[in-house]
Amino acid sequence: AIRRIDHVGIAVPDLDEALAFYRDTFGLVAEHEEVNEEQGVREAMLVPADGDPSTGRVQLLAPLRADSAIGKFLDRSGPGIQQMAYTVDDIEKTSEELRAKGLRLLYDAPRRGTAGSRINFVHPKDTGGVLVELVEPGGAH
Ligand code: MC0
Repeated sequence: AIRRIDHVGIAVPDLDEALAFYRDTFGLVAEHEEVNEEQGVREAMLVPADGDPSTGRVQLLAPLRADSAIGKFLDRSGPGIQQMAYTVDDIEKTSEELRAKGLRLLYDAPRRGTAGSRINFVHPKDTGGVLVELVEPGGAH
């Protein structure tokens, strides 16, 4: 089952520039930064500097390569919201439930996501145009 909004992912061309913009404009700061080679991204998870730490996060996603998911998204759509991510308790179970409803999951088995999480995605053509990410948090989240 889906428990809460985990994060909203935003594609950006330059992570350092975006981090400075979010900090100076909205007071959102990185609680975690990571390079994920498999996903082709450098990413940062942002939380309000003085806010509720249990809040849904903003994830900034910058491409490592032009042919990555984020590289292609930036080419096609420009910077902006790329994904909506939900926290789940059991990613295999939720994936199976969604497959049973006829939705296409992008991976047969979960892959490695931010901070030791396990992730999968639902194809945006099966969700009314939103790339949905399922996140089973790792210990560090
Ligand atoms: C593509 N489409 C989207 C979309 N990306 N619609 C909404 N949101 C998106 N993000 C649309 C296109 O406009 C096109 O529509 C149709 O989907 C098929 O496009 P495509 O040519 O197949 O597009 P591709 O090759 O860019 O692939 C899209 C796909 C890809 C979603 C399969 O981006 C993917 O595998 N994403 C999952 C991995 C990912 O996003 N990694 C980066 C975040 P029309 O109408 O023109 O046919 S990594 C991450 O998030 C990790 C670190 C974490 O959180 O822990």
